[in-house]
Amino acid sequence: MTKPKLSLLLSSMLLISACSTKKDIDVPDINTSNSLMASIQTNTSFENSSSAIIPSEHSSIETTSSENSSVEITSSENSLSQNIPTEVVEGGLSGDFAGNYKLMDFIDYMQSAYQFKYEELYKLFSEAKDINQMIEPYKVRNTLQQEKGKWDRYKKMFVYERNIQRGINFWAEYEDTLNKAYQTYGVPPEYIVGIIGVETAYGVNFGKKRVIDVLTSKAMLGDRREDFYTQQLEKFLIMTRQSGLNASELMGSNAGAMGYGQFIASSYLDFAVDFNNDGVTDLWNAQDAIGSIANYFSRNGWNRNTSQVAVRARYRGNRFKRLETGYKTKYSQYKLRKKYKITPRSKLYYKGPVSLIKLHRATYDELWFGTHNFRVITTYNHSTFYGMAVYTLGETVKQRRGY
Ligand SMILES: [Ca+2]
Repeated sequence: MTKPKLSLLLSSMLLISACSTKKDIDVPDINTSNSLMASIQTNTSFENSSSAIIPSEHSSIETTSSENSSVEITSSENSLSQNIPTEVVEGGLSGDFAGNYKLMDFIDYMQSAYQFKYEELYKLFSEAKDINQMIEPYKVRNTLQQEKGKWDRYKKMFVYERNIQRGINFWAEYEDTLNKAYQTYGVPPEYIVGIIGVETAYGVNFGKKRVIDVLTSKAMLGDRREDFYTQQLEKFLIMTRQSGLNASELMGSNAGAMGYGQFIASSYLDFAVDFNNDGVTDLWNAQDAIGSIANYFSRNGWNRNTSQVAVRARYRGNRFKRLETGYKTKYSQYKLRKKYKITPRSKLYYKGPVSLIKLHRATYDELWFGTHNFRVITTYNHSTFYGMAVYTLGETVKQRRGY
């Protein structure tokens, strides 16, 4: 195995630090031009089928429960070691990723670049599970939903009575922290409350998979976005060392997103803050999450002088097809009014260019103006419906609080 040269290493570290810091894990334009990572991948492109050398009884034992895996795995190494080829034992890597040369190169890299200890990394990755072998619960589709509009179906997943109640309780419990975030970063409480409600239903759904399993599987087994996930794996290890959290215990989404705001590891390193000043930046702590989300928006261009995010617009007809819509669009309000007779339904104080937002409902399209800060919300997740769900949930909770 070749160790990376120092110059290469330094340049790759610079590249890593300059890499995209977007939160959204489905963005296609993530910068993956990391030369070292590229060299690791090309060296190992034919070596990724590690599961093929694992005895079949292994997978059936290890995939029985994903939720309890962090407890169960402690004894797996010894019981499996007799089934693993000698050279793999010498390499120090057993389990689902035994014999994966890309992972071995990655471990070498983490050791030489950041002085992680070999034995710690080999232990961590020997206990990592291939998520492709885990059994997913079967999802039943509700055919009745099909009668409604696209927006109605999407909105229903986040803006529902129980979630609104959770949002009201969350706001009451963390009112001081939300106000402090507003003062510090200029982001009003309703949008942070909206984000946390959409992302995790206020901590109800933190995610049921071990982050190490998700990131290792996606980074090392030939996922479509393996370069991106290799970077996230690297940042995840740095994050756990910085925060003192146990890399083998942290749980997250199917994409490795973590905590109340579902930050990926790179977002943790770039935007997370210790907002309750207890010395640990902890995404599973609501106060730290509130400050971190506000900081994320602030750093992504939130304008504290623009309080309005979205305003309903008036147009002629029931379905809107005249102009392109979506968070990427930008129109002069003057031109929309003069040329297309599209006007806000209530007073809009923001005078800059607006995005046209179309919400497809059962019998008509709602049209909205999105301000600069609406576009900032969509940096969290590049989706028009996502931004409107955050806005709608936050506004609904705010109104229902009654003050
Ligand atoms: Ca903290």
